[in-house]
Amino acid sequence: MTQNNLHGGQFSMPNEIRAVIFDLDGVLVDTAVFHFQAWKRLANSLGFDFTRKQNEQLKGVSRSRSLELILTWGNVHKTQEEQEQLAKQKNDWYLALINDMQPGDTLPGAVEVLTYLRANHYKIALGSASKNARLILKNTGIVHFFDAVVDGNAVQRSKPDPEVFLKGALALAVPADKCVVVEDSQAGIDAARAAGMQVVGLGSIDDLTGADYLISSVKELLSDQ
Ligand code: B16
Ligand code: MG
Repeated sequence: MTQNNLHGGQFSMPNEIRAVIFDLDGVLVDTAVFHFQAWKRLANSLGFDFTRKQNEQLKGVSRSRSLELILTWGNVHKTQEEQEQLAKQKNDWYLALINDMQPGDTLPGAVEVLTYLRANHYKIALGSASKNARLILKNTGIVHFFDAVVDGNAVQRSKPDPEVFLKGALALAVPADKCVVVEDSQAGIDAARAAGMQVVGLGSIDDLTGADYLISSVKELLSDQ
């Protein structure tokens, strides 16, 4: 593969791009299913339930904001202190699920794309809302691909604020207009645009707006997939 064949579907890597900033959940790994299980268990413990469709609204959204949304759906009111306890309980259940993740538990094409980018001297960063991102990268055996990891512990403001991606570009020492972000959530696409970066949206045109390119799987970043 050569530098210029990183394309496929509707995507072709623009020549000026020097760095790729990846979202984690929904792009490189499918942890959404574990988030859903843990949040559902929490909601059930409080006496209500929510749907998969509602769960879609939690994509790319921070843990505390996710809890606020879920409590609203259940019409349940909790003090700040109780909310912190509930968020911790959910995270404990979530951690028990991701602790079992291993090398290979990545989305199709993720390792091949990361391998290709490294071999072709692109800088690579992670830009994730998750405070558990490093553990997931380590468990799935892909942490060594990243020049920088910016996660939920490193930012003050959640997506759609551009902070996570601007910090990623800064850590890579690459200007924003030479970075492309790969994102599956609308909040993340909005954040990337607000950062002045190009953005590849992973998902359907019915759910995502504002991306420069749309693909349905990260493997479409490689032309021969
Ligand atoms: P944690 P991403 C996001 O990951 C998830 O999409 C979102 O559902 C989750 O609430 C958020 O991370 C925080 O995760 O509870 O592990 O800190 O898509 O930004 O990689
Ligand atoms: Mg995501």
